[in-house]
Amino acid sequence: MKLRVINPNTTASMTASIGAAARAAAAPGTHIEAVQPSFGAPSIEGHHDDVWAAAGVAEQVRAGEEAGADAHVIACFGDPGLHAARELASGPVIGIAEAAFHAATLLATGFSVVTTLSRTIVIAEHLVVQYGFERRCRGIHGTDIAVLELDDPASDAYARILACAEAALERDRSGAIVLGCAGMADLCRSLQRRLGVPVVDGVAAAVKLAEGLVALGLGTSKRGDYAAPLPKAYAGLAAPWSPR
Ligand code: 5HY
Repeated sequence: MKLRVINPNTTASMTASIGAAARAAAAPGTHIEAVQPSFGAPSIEGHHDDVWAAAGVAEQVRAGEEAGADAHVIACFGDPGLHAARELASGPVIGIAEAAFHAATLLATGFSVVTTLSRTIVIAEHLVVQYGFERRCRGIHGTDIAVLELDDPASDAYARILACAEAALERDRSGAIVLGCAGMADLCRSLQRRLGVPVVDGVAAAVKLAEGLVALGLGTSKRGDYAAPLPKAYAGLAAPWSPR
């Protein structure tokens, strides 16, 4: 199957590392295409970044549909543009936050999220409520590590994420950790060994969920709010993305 993994920010090195994490999780028959929008923010760290990232996701899902993608993954912890993407797509569209939440609830009665800047905690809180996990998410904790700092080998990000996760497990009495950024994917296995609890990376979880749904012959419902967008002429810079 062809799986289009979208990094909604415009940092090519992060797209490459997300693609590597997706390929490491993918089954032999899954072809991963790691892409990013042609416009938008180099990192998504707040509501304004998120709005442009959502438009970029829509651009990339439209391209994926034209290229025959069987499914899409939105590889940013805010799941930007998820519902719009599902209007455009025929196959499954999986956000890494939603995927990670589902995986964590199958492994522990309560999970904690360790994310980047504290200002993005509220975005994860909104998703926990929107997806119905408020009884299972015991806490969401910021490390105040900038997203692009995760790409910096000289950064002490790993130590800070480990310390935050240890404190979260104690404070929240949770049994699993969800990594709150696509850029943390490569730290997952090491953190799991150190912490002794399941550590869920949303990129890998989303890849496996997408594979499973496609294998079951399941795609996005086209009835109701996920039906294709109504055809209309958009104005200005949105004109090229007018629903046809
Ligand atoms: C992400 N931002 O996964 C989120 C992390 C966050 O550019 N990729 C980003 O802090 O929400």
